[in-house]
Amino acid sequence: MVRAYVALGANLGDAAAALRQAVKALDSLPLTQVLQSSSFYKTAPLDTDSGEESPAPGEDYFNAVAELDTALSAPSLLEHLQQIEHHAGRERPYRNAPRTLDLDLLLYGSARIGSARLTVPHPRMAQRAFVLVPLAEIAPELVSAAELAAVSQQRIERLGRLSEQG
Ligand code: PH2
Ligand code: MG
Ligand code: MG
Repeated sequence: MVRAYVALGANLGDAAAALRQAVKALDSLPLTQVLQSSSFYKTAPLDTDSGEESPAPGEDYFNAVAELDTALSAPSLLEHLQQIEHHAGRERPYRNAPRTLDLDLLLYGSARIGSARLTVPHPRMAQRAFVLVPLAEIAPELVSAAELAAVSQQRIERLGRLSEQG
């Protein structure tokens, strides 16, 4: 089994429901269990190119991170993540378009992967409070205080544990 971390994000439709549903779908994947999921967080839309808050912001995002144990290979896990996104109605009209569900593989054990389809660890995770803060909540050993300090100007509000979501 490999310990893997998946970032969840949504900012279109009922984003909280999409995240709740996605955690269930992750737990239902073959050879995979969700060990923990973070609180949900409401976060300012970040422009992934500049790393700044978007100048023409869309809706705020809901974000969370899930910790998995899986015996799926990384490429197979990625395929399953894309299938879950697809079932949630994900369309890709343009880069960084608002999305009903985005599932990004952050870490896959200690693997370093640089293929055409998949880069692990996720190359931009260290620039994103919406990844680091929920990751630090469930796996504090994986995120340093310096990394958290570097993204502390990004707007992020903790909403509560999954079980407390209405
Ligand atoms: N995802 C993006 C682009 N910007 N901003 C926030 N706050 N949360 C996200 O999940 C997010 C984003 C691309 O996947
Ligand atoms: Mg993403
Ligand atoms: Mg993605």
